[in-house]
Amino acid sequence: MNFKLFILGLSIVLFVRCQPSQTDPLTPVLPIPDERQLAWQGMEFYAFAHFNMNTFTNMEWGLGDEDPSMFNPTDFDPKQWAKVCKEAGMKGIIITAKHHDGFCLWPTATTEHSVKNAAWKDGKGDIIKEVAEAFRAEGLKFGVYLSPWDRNNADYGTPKYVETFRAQLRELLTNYGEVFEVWFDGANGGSGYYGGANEERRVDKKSYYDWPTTFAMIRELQPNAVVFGDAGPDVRWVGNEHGFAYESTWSNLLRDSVYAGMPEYSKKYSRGQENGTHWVPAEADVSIRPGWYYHPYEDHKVKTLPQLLDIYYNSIGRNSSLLLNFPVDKTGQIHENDVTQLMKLVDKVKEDFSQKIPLKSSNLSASSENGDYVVENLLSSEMKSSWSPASGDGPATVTIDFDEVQTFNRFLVQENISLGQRVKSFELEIQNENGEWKSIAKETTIGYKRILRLPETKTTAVKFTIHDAKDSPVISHLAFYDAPKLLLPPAVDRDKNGTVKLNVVEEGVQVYYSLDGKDPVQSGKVYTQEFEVMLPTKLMAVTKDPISGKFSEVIEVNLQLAKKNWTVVGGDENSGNLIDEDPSTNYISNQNIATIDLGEKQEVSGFTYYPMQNRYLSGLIKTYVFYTSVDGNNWQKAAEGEFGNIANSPIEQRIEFDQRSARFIQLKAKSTTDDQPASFAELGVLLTE
Ligand code: FUL
Repeated sequence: MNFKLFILGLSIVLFVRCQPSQTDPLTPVLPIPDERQLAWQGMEFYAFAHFNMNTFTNMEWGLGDEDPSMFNPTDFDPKQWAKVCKEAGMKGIIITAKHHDGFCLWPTATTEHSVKNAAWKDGKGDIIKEVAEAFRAEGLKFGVYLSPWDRNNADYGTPKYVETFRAQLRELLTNYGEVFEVWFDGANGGSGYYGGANEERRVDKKSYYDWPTTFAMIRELQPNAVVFGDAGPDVRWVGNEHGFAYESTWSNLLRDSVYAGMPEYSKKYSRGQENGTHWVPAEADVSIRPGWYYHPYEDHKVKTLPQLLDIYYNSIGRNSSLLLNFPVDKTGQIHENDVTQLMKLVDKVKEDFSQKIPLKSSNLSASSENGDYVVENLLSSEMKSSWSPASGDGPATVTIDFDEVQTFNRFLVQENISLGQRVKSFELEIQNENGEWKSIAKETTIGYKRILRLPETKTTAVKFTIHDAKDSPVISHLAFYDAPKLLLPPAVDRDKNGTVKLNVVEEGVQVYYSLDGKDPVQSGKVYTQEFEVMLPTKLMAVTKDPISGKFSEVIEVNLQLAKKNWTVVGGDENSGNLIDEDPSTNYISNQNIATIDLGEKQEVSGFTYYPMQNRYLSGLIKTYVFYTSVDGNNWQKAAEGEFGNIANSPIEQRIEFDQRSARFIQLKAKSTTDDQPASFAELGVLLTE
């Protein structure tokens, strides 16, 4: 071949290939994810374990002055953690190798504040090693949380500490095999023990840690690990601890404007930005309980299935990963209540996506196609197989013509993010019998994955329109599912006046109930509106899906005397909280006493005390005396005793005594769990049947 011609040909090819074209979907829209971010994105769902000194001191943030010997799990079993995670389809775990109190879960050379000096295994144990091995054995990944803040270390606040911090990280990233994520908390600086100084130490969060040097070290030691922080560099905080990403969630971030722990982060940056300069996708971190660490008094507060489902759809369904935390308990295992709730979530998610509306290429047509980016590529969930329209011919649409009428309530769509996040707004329409299109959803971003929970929708055709995008959209997958209804028994809500509401989480289900102790379905009472129950009554209720004919479990609630005519005697402006039937509001009595006028004489044979349900508890009554009176002047003692284990298990307490006539009742706290004034969420009476 003529050499000149060859060079000319080559330069034309090079010229064409190097020219960024607006129409060629192969041209990435920057920023784009790197390989490690793409691998991480595919994990979607993985575990967080908060297990450290706080587990044994019942704290959320230890001060750093704890005696290391206190770390002593009685039955540490990371194989149980790994089995649970594996069964749940989680892809790995991140463990709190060191939390703010500075206690290290591995025998580090950098401090004495570690498992080396724990009672556990006579100081010969290594939690990190055992967890890493247990997860690897199940084919799961392993990651580390290392708190930059160290309330134990005497050098915290000086450059020397930053060296120590880095040495700790080096140990973790060198001695325990492959690490998939390194997690840096934005919380740092404040009061602490600091080697005995017991003082407040603030650092300049922007400059103190010299993050670029640390990041370079991570790249050198663990090139495949993503680094999490408010400012990434690889994965960013979602900006809240509820596990919720946003309806508009960009993986692009104005990264250079952000630093870890900045006060305005959540409001200004956590959603990402359309014009973000770097690819830093969101990770939603949330605990399965109110606290990050284990507290026995939260055993009854594990998140409910509807709460967990909201978390799932609002994180994984909104272009974020989900990092779900287990506060590992004092035995060293994931508590059975947490496992039960986790598996409920996992089973329901499986069920939600088990009925996929069948699609084949003849069901799909697009406004246009660009080269190989043909519309049938949408059928495969492989990211690289995508559809993209030829540009310049109006909004890009895909019409899905089902072969017959279909019913669905979930829509799943994914962008081929390897070419950048592009879609700014999209819409779903369905076709009615007259061939007209009706809009059922108008949304903004898609990103790696977007899932819409829709009302039950019946149609023969759907139109998916992308109204606005940063460049030609590149969609890798779409699918429709018909998720069975969430069949939970109704939540019973009864107010002070005795009005009962039976609330369900899903629309379109039926509720049956009975007030005579008989099976609610047999009783045939269908709930249509609120009703009144004034006297002690056994309420039974059940939910039915009219489509499948399936029932939920039956719920049974023993309603007590309605508090309609009750008044609080003495007390203050908050004493109404005592009898408002709302356990989330409290009455605090400096006199450690609550007195109630029942409005008329009743035959009383017991009382109920509902303790405070706040995140941080105070004034729970430990020992008590309960009095009754007919006239409000002469009081008789009806019961006296202790609410055993109330600090650990603050659930409603029920005390029975010999029947007596009473118009007035009084609960007196002889002592409280923390010597603070007595707190009451609710007080009630049990009547003789
Ligand atoms: C926060 C910490 O302060 C909490 O204790 C917990 O570790 C959570 C994941 O991050 O910033």
